[in-house]
Amino acid sequence: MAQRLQVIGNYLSPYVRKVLVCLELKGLDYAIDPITPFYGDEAFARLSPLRRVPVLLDGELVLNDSSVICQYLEDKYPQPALYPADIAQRAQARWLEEYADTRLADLLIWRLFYQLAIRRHIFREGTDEAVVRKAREVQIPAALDYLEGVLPAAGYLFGAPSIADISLASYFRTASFVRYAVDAARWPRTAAFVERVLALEPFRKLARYEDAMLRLPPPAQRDALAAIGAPLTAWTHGTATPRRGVPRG
Ligand SMILES: N[C@@H](CCC(=O)N[C@@H](CS)C(=O)NCC(=O)O)C(=O)O
Repeated sequence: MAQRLQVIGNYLSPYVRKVLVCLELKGLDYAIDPITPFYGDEAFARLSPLRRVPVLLDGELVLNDSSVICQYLEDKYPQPALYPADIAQRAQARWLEEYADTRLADLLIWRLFYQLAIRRHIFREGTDEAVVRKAREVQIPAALDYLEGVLPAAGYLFGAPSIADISLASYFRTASFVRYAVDAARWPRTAAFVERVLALEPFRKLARYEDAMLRLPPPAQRDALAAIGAPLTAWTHGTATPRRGVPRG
């Protein structure tokens, strides 16, 4: 019998959520070690050289990076397809996944969520208000102007839900944890699209776990998740104290 897939990564992470939604849509069985990457031990550092989540373990195989993992899942478990069949559409879907993982991540995660949640609650540092203000007033609006011209008025980008819809919506879900919501009066398509995608069953299922741990310090999250039946691994690479990640710049 095939070994159960294992994911290392926190439910609050947009990159982890991408992978979990793909697993859920494909109906795959998995267990999760829901650590915050800043609380990963030395074994985690060996599995994830950049000390980032998600990591997928499939038997002896270790995979890093959400896009690599989602593509692997698609190659190994092609049905239901999460990448469009048409080659041009598949390329467009990958572009939007990349746009989400880079630009939306930079704006919604590093300039909002990191500043307002991680710096405050993990590293006990102040928020750089200028970074947050510029993101909210200038940079995120520019990204939303772009998305408003790309997203469909109804349904999903390429017919059935695809990696593009999953990736884009996932960043807005994490941004909502620091009370960011798309202004529906200014960007109606984007606001409705995000709402529609987040209403898909896998996002709703995961939201229950996210909500249960959102306000808890990382070392307390695992027990809270166990109490509501999250599919946890028997082991964890979590530690009790945070340390900084591998520098990005
Ligand atoms: N390109 C990677 C990025 C993963 C990533 O940055 N994950 C964040 C969690 S949201 C992380 O692990 N951050 C820890 C750090 O930057 O040190 C992917 O797609 O998986």
